Amino acid sequence: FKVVRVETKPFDGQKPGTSGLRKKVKVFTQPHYLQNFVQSTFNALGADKVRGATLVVSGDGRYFSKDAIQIIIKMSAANGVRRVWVGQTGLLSTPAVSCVVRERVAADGSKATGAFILTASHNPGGPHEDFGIKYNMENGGPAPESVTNKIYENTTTIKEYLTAEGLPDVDISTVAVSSFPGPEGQFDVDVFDSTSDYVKLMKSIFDFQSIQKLLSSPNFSFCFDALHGVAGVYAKRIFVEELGANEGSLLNCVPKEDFGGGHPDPNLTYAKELVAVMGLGKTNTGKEPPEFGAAADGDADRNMVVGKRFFVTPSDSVAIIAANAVESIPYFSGGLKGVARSMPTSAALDVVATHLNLKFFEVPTGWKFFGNLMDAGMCSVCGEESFGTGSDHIREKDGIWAVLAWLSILAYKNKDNLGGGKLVTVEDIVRQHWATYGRHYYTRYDYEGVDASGAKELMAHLVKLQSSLSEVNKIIKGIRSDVPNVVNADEFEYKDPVDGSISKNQGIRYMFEDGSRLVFRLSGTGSEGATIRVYIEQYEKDSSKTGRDSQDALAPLVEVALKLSKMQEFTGRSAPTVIT
Ligand code: VG1
Ligand code: CO
Repeated sequence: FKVVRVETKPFDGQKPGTSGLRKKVKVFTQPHYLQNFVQSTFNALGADKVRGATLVVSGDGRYFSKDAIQIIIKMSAANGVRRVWVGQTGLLSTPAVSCVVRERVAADGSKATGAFILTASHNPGGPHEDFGIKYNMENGGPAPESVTNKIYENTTTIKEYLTAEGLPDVDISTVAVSSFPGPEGQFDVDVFDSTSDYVKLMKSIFDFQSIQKLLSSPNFSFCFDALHGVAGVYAKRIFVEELGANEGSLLNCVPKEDFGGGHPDPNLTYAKELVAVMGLGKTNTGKEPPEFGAAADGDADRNMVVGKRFFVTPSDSVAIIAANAVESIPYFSGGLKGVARSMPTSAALDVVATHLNLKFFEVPTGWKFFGNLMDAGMCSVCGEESFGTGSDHIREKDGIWAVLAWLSILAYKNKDNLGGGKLVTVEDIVRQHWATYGRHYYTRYDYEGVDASGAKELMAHLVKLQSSLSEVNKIIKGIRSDVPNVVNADEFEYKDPVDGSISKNQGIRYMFEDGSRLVFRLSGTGSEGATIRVYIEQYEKDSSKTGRDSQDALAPLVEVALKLSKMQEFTGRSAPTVIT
């Protein structure tokens, strides 16, 4: 092949958000749009990081991925990349990409220095839906803001990009290495099995034998819903082939370009089938629900864990995993280095950290902030309220890992109950946790696709209110007299303890006397308009009061949140799009 320079002009709005650049497919398929972003990334990394490098290129298989992979292969070749690693048929989950970057070694001993992940995660896919791309670094984690800011700057001035003329489309459907002679030597495209590196890593973390015993126990039953995302590939391999689960326990485990028309977001609203099977919804399947259920999002980094007729909030999930990790999961048997959560995530993890005397960190939303802590050996387990849980085995959140972590906890707690008799259930574990640590009632209201200027005004209004707490408290007393006083209000700002970098404006917080919190943020992953997220949390220490319905318990705070922010006035919405 030969290297050609293609003239181009900048596009507006190519700023990576919380997790890469996400836009409608029709935006991404404009001539040069994807190319501009990819070349801007190469330019931001610099020639010394790109020339001769090994790069991973794959994703969740959503619509446009296959074309995008061919485009990126050609541009990589032209920019002097030595080889590109592609998961078979272009499929690699986000956690598997992170794993491959960290663990996989080429025949000549080289490792990957980065990855393009093609996903818009939990956003729907298809010709009229979303596509996305993000770059991960040598540690397997998302590029830090210093890099994404540089990428964005480059997109605003780009004049040309490089591509390879005469390089044919590469067959990515079969495992094989294809080699092509280029002006500066050989260029390889190595298509490999999407699961093997990841499965090997999981086996080094968990005790597969004990999980297998649990799954085959007659009094245990299991169900996993991949929502037609890439998790299906891993679920089949791990849960069925390795751990012996029944094939029938897998729902929607065939990846589809449009996720079967659904919203591949594992929550009670979008994981409809799982919700019904687990006896959580209004529809009754007429069958006894399984003991354990889980779902993952499009790129398999998110997870939802549910028990029989029982939902586990993600904020509780990470706290429970942290509290039980050392005894249940071999990888952690030496103890936890520390734990971390994103700011809007409930303080359930904080309480565990205090009890177990663990280092604790509160970071802004988005996984990139956990990576620095992990690289510095300061954090083992971390999580977000948005159905993200993970550990320092990689530098992304990890849906399948979270399921295996829960199965490990269940296997450990039930090691003497398998084969018959009464099991310690998911619900038992959660209620026991609340009895020990107290309960953080928690809910999130999302207002999706609202008018961007209205959303901005709402946020500005909330910031302005913060200048007078006495005024805020007067307003609140007028809304609900049974809600305690706000004692602190600010915009969250984070100073990274490792590199000292500062991230400002990471969400508006109102903190109440009794530890309750209201948090308001604008989403950084949406592709159109604005999404307002309202996070509502209340701590209950009294173990006789930890069993309430969470929407009931939170009703007064919810009312305050919506009226204080003038939600309806600014957005015209009388109800949220999604409640989690
Ligand atoms: C959302 C979540 C955040 C998560 C991010 C990426 O971001 O709130 O916790 O890290 O999505 O997850 P935002 O800016 O829309 O609130 V994923 O699975 O979409 O990569
Ligand atoms: Co995701």
